[in-house]
Amino acid sequence: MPRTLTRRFVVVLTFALVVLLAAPIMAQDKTKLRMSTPASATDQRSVALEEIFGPAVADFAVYEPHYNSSLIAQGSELESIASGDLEMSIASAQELANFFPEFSIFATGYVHQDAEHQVRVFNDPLMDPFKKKVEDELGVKLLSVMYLGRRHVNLRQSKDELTVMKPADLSGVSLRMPGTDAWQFLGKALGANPTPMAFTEVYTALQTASVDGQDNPLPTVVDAKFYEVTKQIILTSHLVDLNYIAFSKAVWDKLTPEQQATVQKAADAAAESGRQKQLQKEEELVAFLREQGLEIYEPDLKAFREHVQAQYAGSDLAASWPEGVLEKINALGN
Ligand code: KDO
Repeated sequence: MPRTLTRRFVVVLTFALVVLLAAPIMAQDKTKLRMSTPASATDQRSVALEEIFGPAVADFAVYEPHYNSSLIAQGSELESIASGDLEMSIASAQELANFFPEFSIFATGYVHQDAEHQVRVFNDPLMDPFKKKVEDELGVKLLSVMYLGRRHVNLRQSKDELTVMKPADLSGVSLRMPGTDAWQFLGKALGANPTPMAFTEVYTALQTASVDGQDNPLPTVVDAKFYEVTKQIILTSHLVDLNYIAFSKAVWDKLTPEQQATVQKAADAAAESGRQKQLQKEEELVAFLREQGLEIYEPDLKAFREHVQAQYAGSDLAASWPEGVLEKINALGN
């Protein structure tokens, strides 16, 4: 081999070795952002975070998502962030209400009107004391609001077996709801018998008839394949559901102001993208679900709204809502 070629070969080889050895060191220098969620990898919130948030922060952080509650059980994510075992989650208002009961206002049936209303509420000064409390007392920053969708009642029984037009028709129906008090209250307020259960167990519970039904937005019914084991969807729209992008305050405080701005921008961009995709899916999926043989119909919405609102009025949950906040939320509506 000629001398110059050998020298060039050695130089190239050395450079490649340096790059190979430096890559893991550089990755180690980056902040690890473990995100745990019960959602699947194909859920639009997961997709938006992976496609938009992860790459946007890649210069200084490694985004590491864990789906299907594979890292942390549903409902324990906030505690894990607080104790330093997790950096991010897609947290629900119901989970926050476990720590701060006043968050139940954002988990109350028929309060948020639509996706845009959620964004207006989240960005309004009315949210500042809520966000501050979570930051100060739990060490969690709520970066942005993600749209999950309109929750509807989804049952195993066919419409012939059970037609649901008003809350009384759900009497005796065991409806799986997530495990916190705020969720269980909503299930009862709908007129059903709420059964607490983790999201990852719902498909099997429906398949084996250990519950009569579950409630979730249409994109989730499709993503989790609940349509394979249910026969009808009653379009109750009882909760325009949201999740917050929750971020460790301890990690946030270690970032430079520029990095913090990048994280914030990335979270907002991911939330906006996920929201648009989820809205589009909600529109499209009625046809898909009907093709799968599900019966989909609207009940007496006025009866449901009035019944649900009457259950909250005067409840312990409502007693925890700071004065005037419900009025402010309503004023931000259409
Ligand atoms: C659910 O358990 O029904 C729920 O929809 C609750 C939400 O807050 C959210 O956690 C969601 O599950 C998961 O992300 C799975 O979609």
